[in-house]
Order: sequence, then C-alpha cells, then structure tokens
Amino acid sequence: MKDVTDLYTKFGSDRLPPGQRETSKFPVLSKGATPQWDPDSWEFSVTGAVETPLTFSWEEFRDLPAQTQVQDFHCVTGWSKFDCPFTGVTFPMIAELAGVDDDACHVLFSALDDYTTDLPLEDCMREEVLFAWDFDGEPLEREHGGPLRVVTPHRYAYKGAKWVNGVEFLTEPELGYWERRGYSETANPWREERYS
Ligand SMILES: Nc1nc2c(c(=O)[nH]1)N[C@H]1C(S)=C(S)[C@@H](COP(=O)(O)O)O[C@H]1N2
Ligand SMILES: [Mo]
Repeated sequence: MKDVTDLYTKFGSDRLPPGQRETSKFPVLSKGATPQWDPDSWEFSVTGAVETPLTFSWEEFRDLPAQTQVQDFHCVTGWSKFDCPFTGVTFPMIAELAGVDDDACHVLFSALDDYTTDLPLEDCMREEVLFAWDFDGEPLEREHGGPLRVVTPHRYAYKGAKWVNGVEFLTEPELGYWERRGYSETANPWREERYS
C-alpha cells in the first residue's frame, strides 16, 4: 500500500488546505441521482488525441494492474477526509496504453450521470490520479461512484468523476459541469482555487 498523504508538502505547509475542515465522515455529493449501471453492457472508452482509441469491458478494466494508495480527499464545499484507501489503475497507465498525442493538453472525463470535468493533462499524468473501484478493500459504494470513479487528491474532489466511463484527450480545454458553473479549472486546494 502506497501512502500519498504527504502530497501536501509539494503544495503547502499544512496537510489540511486553507479554509478546509477535517471530517471523519464520508459525505456524498452528487449533482443528481446515482445512475444505474449494468456490468455486462458497461464500457469504458479512451478517445480523442491518442494513437490508439481504447474500449474496455468491466472485466477487462478490472484485469489492469492495480495499486492501493492511502489518499486525502478535499471537497470544494469545505470538508476534507484524511486517509482514504483507494484501489485502482493509475491515469498514466491508461495514457500509456492509448499513446497520447503530442498536441494533447487537457483531459475531459465523462460519467454515467452525464457529469463531465476537465483537467490539464499535466495534472492527470500523476501516479496519485487513480481510476478507483475499491475503497478500504471493499467495492466502492454506488453513491460514492461505484463501480468506478476518479480520485484527485492534489485537486478539489469535483475533478474526480464518479461513475466514470470515458476519458477524452483534448487539444484545447473544454469546460466540464462545475467549470461551466464558475468553479476553477485548476482547483488547487492549497491555493484555494475554488472559483474561476
Ligand atoms: N459523476 C459525478 N462525479 C462527481 C460528482 C457528480 O455529481 N457526478 N460530484 C463531484 C463532487 S462536487 C465531489 S465533492 C465528489 C464527491 O464525492 P463523494 O460523493 O464520494 O464524496 O465527487 C465529484 N464527482
Ligand atoms: Mo464537491
């Protein structure tokens, strides 16, 4: 198990980012209802500025090499949860399988509930950005994004799409669900980049 809870030292002096409050609970924040999913028809796609667009069935995705990381989770509404053990595949692993084009600079994640979120490519090409399916050794609860979600411990949690089923590599930024509503494109918690 890899502990990445010291990640904050790259961004600031405090583990708890400014304006955040620690909670031991794991609140649920979704724009709407938890979407249905069917393991037999579920498909994960990698598209856009890549050499090889990819699709994975649920079984194929689960066969990818996984790792477990203990991460902190920071919600833009002001709560942080420490020591979250997430298991999944790293973003750089998926990027390597698809072969990212030189002119790709942003990434748009999409999800079963039509949520989208955009991050600069360099913020995604990090070992701590995981496509996670387990939390604390158990399948991720449906309301927390099961079967599969993204986690971004170095960014506010709205950058981590729950129920993720698509990754598109972009040659120019595109605003996602919360970014269109005024939330930050970069979302660094230690700089309190909440709004744009
Ligand atoms: N697909 C999807 N992903 C999403 C959201 C959502 O509404 N839909 N909400 C985001 C927000 S604002 C936060 S804070 C986290 C919340 O994750 P949690 O419900 O597991 O705490 O998920 C993010 N990912
Ligand atoms: Mo959030």
